[in-house]
Amino acid sequence: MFDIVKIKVQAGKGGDGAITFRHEKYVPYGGPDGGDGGRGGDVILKVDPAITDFKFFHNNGLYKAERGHSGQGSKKFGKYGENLVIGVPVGTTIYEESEEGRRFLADLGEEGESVVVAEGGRGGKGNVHFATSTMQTPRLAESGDDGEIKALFLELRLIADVGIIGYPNAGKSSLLAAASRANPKIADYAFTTREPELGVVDTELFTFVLAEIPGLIEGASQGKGLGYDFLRHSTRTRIFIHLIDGTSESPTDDMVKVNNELYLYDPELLKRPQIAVINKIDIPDVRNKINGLKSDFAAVQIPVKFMSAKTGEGVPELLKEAADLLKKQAPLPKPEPEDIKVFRPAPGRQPRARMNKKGTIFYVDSQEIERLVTRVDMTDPTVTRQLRAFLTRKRITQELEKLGIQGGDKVRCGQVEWEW
Ligand SMILES: Nc1nc2c(ncn2[C@@H]2O[C@H](COP(=O)(O)OP(=O)(O)OP(=O)(O)O)[C@@H](O)[C@H]2O)c(=O)[nH]1
Ligand SMILES: [Mg+2]
Repeated sequence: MFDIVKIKVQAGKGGDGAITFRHEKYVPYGGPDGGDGGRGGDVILKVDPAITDFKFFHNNGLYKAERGHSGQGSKKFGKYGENLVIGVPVGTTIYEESEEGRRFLADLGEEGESVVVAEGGRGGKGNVHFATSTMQTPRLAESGDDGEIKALFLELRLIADVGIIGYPNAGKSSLLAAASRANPKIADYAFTTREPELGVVDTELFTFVLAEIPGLIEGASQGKGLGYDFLRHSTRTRIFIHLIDGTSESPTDDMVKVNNELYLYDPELLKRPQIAVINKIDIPDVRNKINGLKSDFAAVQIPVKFMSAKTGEGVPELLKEAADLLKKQAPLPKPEPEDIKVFRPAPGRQPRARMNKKGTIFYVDSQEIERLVTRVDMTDPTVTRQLRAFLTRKRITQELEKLGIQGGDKVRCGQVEWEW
């Protein structure tokens, strides 16, 4: 089963602002009319009911949304970049991976749900925004911001209402086959079922999804056997049928061991209701032990039922009890996404620029200025002169002078360096 995958997503870069001028008769340069660049496309993950797992994904593949288009003359805005919408199966949990580790982003549990996982960059302002009474032919404009890039880890958790847990060979697949139209492999050795199996159960009350959660043995929560992977799926079931092999030497021990693994994986899991049921009572040895087993379980205060997946005895009663219990259960709470901190200054309220000097180089730390210097032609003296005027208006020049800047010194902002 393709139930985990890592991908990279890259939202579109914003389009650059245009540097254009109106064409007017007899005027070499009319007023500036360069429009703003369009926003880059977002990357969105959206539940698609036709998709059941991650087999269509390339592990470590890169998924990119479209860039915003550049602004144009006549104050025309650049077109927005198209969003990239990636279909994912229902039950997909999304994490962001970074050097600090894995952080929960969102949980897509229902059809139609979607989440923006990477935001497109803002488009740069065109030169119309830079005209002033003293600068009527501005050759300044902004570059678009880069789109967000994220490494994501996607995990699929089956959504079943009822999970069948129990030691290998207890008869989980046999019960699933007896209760639904599922057709899992059944055999008398451990770990026959290597992946969770699902079936739909019709009861008089309603229909529910039943899942076999295989591979739970001692140490499963530490990764032994197949267990750890599948414990994950158990987090999405609302109640458990705990199936116990009646032929086992110590049915109570088996149950304790499996529950212990649930607890070690996630203590919350043990708070979910369980129906304990002993299987294989068609075998005479087991049937003869019923009274003894009843008192063994009574001693540990666990009410226990009896059934045979082979003959079907006790199965309808078990399913009815599961349906009754489900009806009383509130739906599982949805985990809240952690605060997603995106640096996105409100328009017009940019953080103050910060200036400092390291060695012989003067640094300007300002997103606003960085957008300009990466966009314009810094080798053009007209441009650098206009930039200087802009910096003076923003009181950045004055700060740099306080730090001792003089003509010919090197100034750096972002990736761009120029001479003062
Ligand atoms: N006599 C009898 N045998 C059963 C019953 N239920 C299951 N079995 C047998 O027990 C063995 C294991 O059954 P499975 O349904 O494969 O058990 P499981 O719990 O799914 O096992 P794994 O997938 O390996 O963890 C098979 O040989 C079944 O035929 C039952 O009610 N009576
Ligand atoms: Mg099985």
